[in-house]
Amino acid sequence: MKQMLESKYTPLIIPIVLLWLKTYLAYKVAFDITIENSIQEFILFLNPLTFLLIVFGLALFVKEKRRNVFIIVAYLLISILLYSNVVFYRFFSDFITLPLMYQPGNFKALDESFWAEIFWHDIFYFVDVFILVFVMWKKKQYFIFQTIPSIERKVYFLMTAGLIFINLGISHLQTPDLFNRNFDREQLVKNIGPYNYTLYDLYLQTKTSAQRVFAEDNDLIEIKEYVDYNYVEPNPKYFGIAEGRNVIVVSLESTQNFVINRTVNNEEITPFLNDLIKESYYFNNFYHQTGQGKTSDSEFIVDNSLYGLGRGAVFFTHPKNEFMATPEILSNLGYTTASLHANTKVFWNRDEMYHSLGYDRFYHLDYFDVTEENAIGWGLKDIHFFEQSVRLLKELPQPFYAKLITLTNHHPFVLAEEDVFIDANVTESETLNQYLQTVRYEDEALRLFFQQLKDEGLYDNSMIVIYGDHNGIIEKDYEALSMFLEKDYTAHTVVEMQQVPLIIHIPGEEGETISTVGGQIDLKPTMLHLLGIETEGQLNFGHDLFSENHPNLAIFRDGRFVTDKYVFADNTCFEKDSGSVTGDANCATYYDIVTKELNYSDQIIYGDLIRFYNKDMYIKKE
Ligand code: GP9
Ligand code: MN
Repeated sequence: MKQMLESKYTPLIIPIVLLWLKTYLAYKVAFDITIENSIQEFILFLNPLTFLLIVFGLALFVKEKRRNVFIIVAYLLISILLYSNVVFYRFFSDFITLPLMYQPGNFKALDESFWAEIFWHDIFYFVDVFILVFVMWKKKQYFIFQTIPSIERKVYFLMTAGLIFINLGISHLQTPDLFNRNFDREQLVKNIGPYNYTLYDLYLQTKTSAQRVFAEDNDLIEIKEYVDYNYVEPNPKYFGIAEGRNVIVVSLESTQNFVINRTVNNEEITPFLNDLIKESYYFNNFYHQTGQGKTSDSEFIVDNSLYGLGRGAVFFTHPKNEFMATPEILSNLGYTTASLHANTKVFWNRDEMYHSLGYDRFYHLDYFDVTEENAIGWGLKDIHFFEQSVRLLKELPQPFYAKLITLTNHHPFVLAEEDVFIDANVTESETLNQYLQTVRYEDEALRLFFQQLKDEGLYDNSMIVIYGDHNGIIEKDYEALSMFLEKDYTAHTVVEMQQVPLIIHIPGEEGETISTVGGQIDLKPTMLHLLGIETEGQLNFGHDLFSENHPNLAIFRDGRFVTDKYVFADNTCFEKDSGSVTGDANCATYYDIVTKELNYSDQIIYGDLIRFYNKDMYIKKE
């Protein structure tokens, strides 16, 4: 044993084994990765190793004086990468991608939320770094420098290459289209490990950056054919029922659908919305489809009927692209278009992106009066935000299309004492309890907002569209939420948690609850049709939710999907209503459509293909 420990490879073996075990441990405690069989478990165990062998293998080429420093620096950097992914995962149930580096300002603003997810015991992610330094310093015999002959180095790297092939080979057998579905990051990390994933991400970054240069109009034709073919006719019963009205779109921060019609301690969480849905079109099977771009993704999807990107936020990566967004369309038809949001204008790069989306005006932080009394957490409290927004809306030439983005119901869900309207100490999760209270506050803000719209004469001639931008409850509280909902904590339940409310309120119309399965991508054609505007021939991936031929399909950015009968998640097909596992064949029919649709939408964005769009491309259905 002693001899083995003092071999010339010990300086490599010690850091590799330590990091390997740490990574595997992190898989088990920090990431929620579903393992279906022992082969997958084996890949999971194996995959950090290949990367570590390569990186620490480089130490074989480093001179004696620098070798230990190289080992420590590499060790530390990899540990930081791992820990960053762990923290990121706590928020987003996702892994870091390079395009996120475009948005440093946004991360700074996450400050308060960020610290809430850092724990003292996280120090354990770095304890091994100290152990390594200690061993190097105190047990010098394990780190004696010996030159490794070049032939041995070759064997070392050949064996590493062999291991990579074995890893990829087994992965391919398990998940054949792994790289075609590179938006499914959990599958990727599960198969190639978090470190190799970062390398692969670097490759994707290079590839997608070049895509615009090589794009040509032909690239759009196939996609256009697909979209045209899938267009569905509007339902004549609803077409144009909101013609000529103002459109007020309210994006509700982190608002999930489970709060609707639910009580805590016998009190409604959303008393106002519960009443409102009785006289509105309320969609109770509607899902957010956002990815790493969060609120900005929801804005992007809603306005463009395109998917957000699988990596990063399109608001940051492609703000100069050509788009055919709802604000631009409406602006061309004589509407005034505006976005109102009490945050700095650069947040999510809105100021730049809004130009491309066709917003005539952007009322950002500078337009709002924010004081110590009327702000909390992320900024202006919703009640004050709505109140001040109504004043701005009053000044807009009509008809207008105005989007209002709320903020108070944002993680970590803090409220001033006077804004707590319900006692919600009902779950084990402090975050979830607070969430229920901030949602209750938001509901009150909406009630007052509607009152003010009425008082200012803006209500009767408007259509008000309210939707949740994305989930607010994150991975670490999924279990508590499942319990609160009295559901088993499964991949199916997690998908159902991604439901957000969609309420379309048209004063004078009776409304109804509609159970069509849809997502944010459907809002553009749905709204335009209500306004009496044709969308045939546009490049929309979504479908009018009122149409009798709506496909009843909601595709998530990571490849999960929901139909009226099934839910596909974690590579498993579930029955939608019962949540029980069902035969893969039931979901298989959608699998290709989902992959195709997400990849097509990516191609449009990466290639900036809408710049080639022209009306003659329209191909009418036979
Ligand atoms: C910030 C707000 C919140 O302006 O949109 O962003 P989020 O963190 O939810 O994406
Ligand atoms: Mn948001």
